[in-house]
Amino acid sequence: MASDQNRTDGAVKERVKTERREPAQYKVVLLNDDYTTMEFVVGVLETVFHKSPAEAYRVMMHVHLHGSGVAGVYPWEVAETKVETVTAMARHAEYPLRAAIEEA
Ligand code: TYC
Repeated sequence: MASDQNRTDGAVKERVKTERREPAQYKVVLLNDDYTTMEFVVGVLETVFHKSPAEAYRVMMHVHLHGSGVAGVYPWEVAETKVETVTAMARHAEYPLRAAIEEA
């Protein structure tokens, strides 16, 4: 039983923390509006969220039909940066497209 690996030679082994929590994840959600073009939203999903053209089109249509949709799931700081990037691209192109963060 006392293999070399498990022998501690008298050293005290203590587990300080037993809880194992996954790093928190957040959804970046795109919101529908009447003015942003479908083409622009597909482009955002491809470039910012690394979706394939088919997946980008599918997510865009989901947002268009249902009001919102998940573009991706990330740790907090990455999610924040994605929202900032989407907002900057949309303002530059003069579209009202908005993105929000939700707990995953
Ligand atoms: N509803 C827009 C249109 O008909 C398309 C659109 C889709 C806009 C998704 C925003 O997040 C969005 N041109």
